[in-house]
Amino acid sequence: MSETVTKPKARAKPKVERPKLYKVILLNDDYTPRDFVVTVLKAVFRTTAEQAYRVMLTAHQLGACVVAVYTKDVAESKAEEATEAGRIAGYPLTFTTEREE
Ligand code: TYC
Repeated sequence: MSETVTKPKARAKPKVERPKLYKVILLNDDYTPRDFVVTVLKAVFRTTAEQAYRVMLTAHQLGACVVAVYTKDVAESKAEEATEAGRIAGYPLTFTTEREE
């Protein structure tokens, strides 16, 4: 009776690519009330009141501030949701996304 000897296969090394990450950036404007910006940051990005205030103030003083970093889909949908919340309330509040280096 013949015996079949199976050589162990070379283990395939799975190549796991890291997903590209995107920053959500808050832009300053002259019209949106500070409290409204803080409310949107807390609601959409789940920040604490302190984090939201710090991000709002940084954007206010420097013109823009990175809010958070996500995968592309999440970054784009959160930026859109937050910008839309401003638009509905009649403010020019704007969030953009930018690919991380
Ligand atoms: N600059 C606005 C004001 O003085 C407040 C504000 C802060 C608006 C940050 C947008 O991203 C922003 N009322």
